Amino acid sequence: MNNNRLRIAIQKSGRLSKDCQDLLKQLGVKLNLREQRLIAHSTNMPIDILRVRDDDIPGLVMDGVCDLGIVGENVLVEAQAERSGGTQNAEVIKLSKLDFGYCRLALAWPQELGPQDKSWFEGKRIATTYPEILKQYLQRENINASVVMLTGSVEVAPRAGLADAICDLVSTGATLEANGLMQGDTILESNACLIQNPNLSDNNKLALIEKLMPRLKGVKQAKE
Ligand code: PRT
Ligand code: ZN
Repeated sequence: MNNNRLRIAIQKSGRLSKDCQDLLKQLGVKLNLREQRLIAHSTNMPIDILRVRDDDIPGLVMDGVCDLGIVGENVLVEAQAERSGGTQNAEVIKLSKLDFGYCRLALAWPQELGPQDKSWFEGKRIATTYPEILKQYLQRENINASVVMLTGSVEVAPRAGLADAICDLVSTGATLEANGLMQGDTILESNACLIQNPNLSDNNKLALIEKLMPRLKGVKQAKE
């Protein structure tokens, strides 16, 4: 990999991929994207695109492996909480909140239990893919509950007897509904965001970012 080229990490395949690719196009970054390739080189700017799992993006940017990244705030906040207190760098510069990838991280429990307040969670098991964000919330709210970490199929955990409740991403609410779950408090609202490694010092790369930022602003305004 050429170190003089600005490296941007985006999600390889998933909910953010299409919007990320469209955004790069709107910024004038021409890409030759081949399905299976990890790296795509821009043909008109000194930019390389790294296509990875979204969970890897915060770490790649925090560690300076990539200069920029586009990732959901949910994934970013969880990764920062995971690194907090440790020796690894947990800092990033948030350059811009983007207008896609909106969702909320919310609590939910079996519908048949009806509406519940926070005290109901006392002593319960809550399944989630975002254990650090959930633990911080529970601490803030003074709730003693245990956190069950699941990387997928969180919404089936109550039915499978793995947990009493869940804390998962919601956009339309259809998944909760289909699984007989009732939505409670929102713990975090999230959009995709553009992040930068805080230690980036290469002047050519910084100048390129300076050039791209007004374009990004223009793209966002055009959509409003
Ligand atoms: O393979 P990789 O690890 O890269 O992808 P992934 O499967 O971890 O992530 P992916 O592609 O599902 O989501 C990427 C990002 O999109 C998330 O981190 C969020 O920032 C954002 N996003 C926006 C969402 C949703 N909306 C969303 N609805 N991510 C997940 N969901 C899931 C949710 O987990 C639940 O299963 O969709 C379901 C709920 O949707 P509704 O519409 O039924 O409420
Ligand atoms: Zn992921």
